[in-house]
Amino acid sequence: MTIKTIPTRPIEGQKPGTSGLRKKTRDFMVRGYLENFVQAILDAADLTGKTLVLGGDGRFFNAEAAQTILKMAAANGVARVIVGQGGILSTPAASAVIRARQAAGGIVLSASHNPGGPEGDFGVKYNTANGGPAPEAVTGAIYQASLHIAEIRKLEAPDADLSRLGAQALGPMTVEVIDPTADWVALMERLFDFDAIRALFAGGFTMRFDAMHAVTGPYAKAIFEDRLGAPPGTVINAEPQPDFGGHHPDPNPAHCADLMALMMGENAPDFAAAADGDGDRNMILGRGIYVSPSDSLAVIAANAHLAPGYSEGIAGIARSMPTSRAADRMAAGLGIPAFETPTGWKFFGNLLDAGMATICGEESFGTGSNHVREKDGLWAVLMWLNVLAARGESVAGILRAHWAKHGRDYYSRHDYEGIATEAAEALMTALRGRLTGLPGVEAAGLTITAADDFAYQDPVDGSVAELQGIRLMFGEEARAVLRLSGTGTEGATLRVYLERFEPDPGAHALDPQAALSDVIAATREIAGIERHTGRAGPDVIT
Ligand code: G16
Repeated sequence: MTIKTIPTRPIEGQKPGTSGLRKKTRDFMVRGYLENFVQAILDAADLTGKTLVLGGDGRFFNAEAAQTILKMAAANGVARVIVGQGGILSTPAASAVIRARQAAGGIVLSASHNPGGPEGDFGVKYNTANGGPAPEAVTGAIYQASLHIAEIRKLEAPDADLSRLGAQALGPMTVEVIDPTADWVALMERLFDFDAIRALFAGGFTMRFDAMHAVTGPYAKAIFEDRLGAPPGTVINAEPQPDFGGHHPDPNPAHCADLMALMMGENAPDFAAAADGDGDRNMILGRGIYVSPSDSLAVIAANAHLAPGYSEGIAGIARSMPTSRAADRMAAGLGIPAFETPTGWKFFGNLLDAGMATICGEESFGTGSNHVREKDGLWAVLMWLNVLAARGESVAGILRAHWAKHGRDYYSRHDYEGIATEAAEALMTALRGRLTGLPGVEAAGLTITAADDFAYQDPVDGSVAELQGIRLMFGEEARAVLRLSGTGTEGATLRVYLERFEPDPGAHALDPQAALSDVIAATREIAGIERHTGRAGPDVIT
């Protein structure tokens, strides 16, 4: 075995606290950059003699990065790497494989919903043995290791053949190439009533699933068309492409404009959905209606018992803080706990491991359960299909009945993208500095009744996360949250989350932007958004 040592270089952009590294693809392609981060993972995680899972969303540079990681794993004493055929695994499938095969951890190659290609983004995430994103203690150790790398160990060998299923040797290590869909599909068959969903399609139910030329295409075809009998063509944009066909693979109304137009038009199918680059995000649509991620979480929580995997009921519901409070009312109604965590799926890990929460969700189009430790886009779609099959109602019917019974949380997120980092930080710092003086402040006819900066203490391990977003309360009903995105790669993105609870939505079936107009205006004024950013309005509204 020949091990080549290549010079190390400092890792820019790997901050303690982030679950992985997400940067421009060009940065990753600079010799030594990817290697440095992978060496830091291998040094910090101690995978000697253990099994690692490897796969990615197929974006540009996925194949080369997979070969580099395999050779580095071989030179660093990893015993076996289980890798998806062609180097492919969706993020939830990677989580399923780590758990099903009791691997010590996994490396996922993805920049999630960010665009791909040579001018796009690339990313590397490390997941631990529970199948979830590495918690802060582990990412902190990886960061520390990155500061002290003595050498990069990489096997000099020909590439592994990732097109061939089965085991092969790479130096002293075994590479086992698996079908990327098999473990995950088997898991879905245990959780959902496939017979009922098959009968739904056989009865003429129509659906469109937009895979956005990203990783879910093969998974969606395997499930919807091959197993559930949906007609060919149900899955659109099904062929994964290294640059996602030049699109932004983020399933939201702004980036799925065609699907939205279809569903709001005369020829809309009964149901539509989309998933993102690596398959962990989802968007749900019915004929003539958009289901916000916060509402989707609440409806799923209220109906999960209709799916076989959840027939015993759910133990608790967790949502990220900026997600609307609709799910909290479901939890109260079911007599189970509700948890409010900082943004980031990793914060659900301990609650799921401890059996305290079963269903989790985020406003950022993420929904999932204790079946894996990542959010799972196609799981959410299957859950909706299971609920639709069991209730025999339309998406709009289910959502309207839900609002009529539990009230409606009008919700919207306004994103100000690519603003100067200093300007974004100045805005947040100025607002933080005024928090105690904000109650009583009036703007746009509303009065702030409480303001704080969200902090979270993990109920399982006691760890504390601070500065997780500024919350402005306008009475009990209306709320605005401001935080800076942690996933962008250019400048800063300011996210403003806006919501208002309406107990009797029947009387006021409004467009969310109209229902929230005073909350939007008050927040813009109080935070001085235009003054700080120079922007008269948001770039993306979802
Ligand atoms: C990641 C995390 C999500 C989180 C999102 C927040 O999503 O996995 O749990 O909600 O980031 O993004 P931001 O900081 O930009 O608001 P993903 O899909 O990019 O992995």
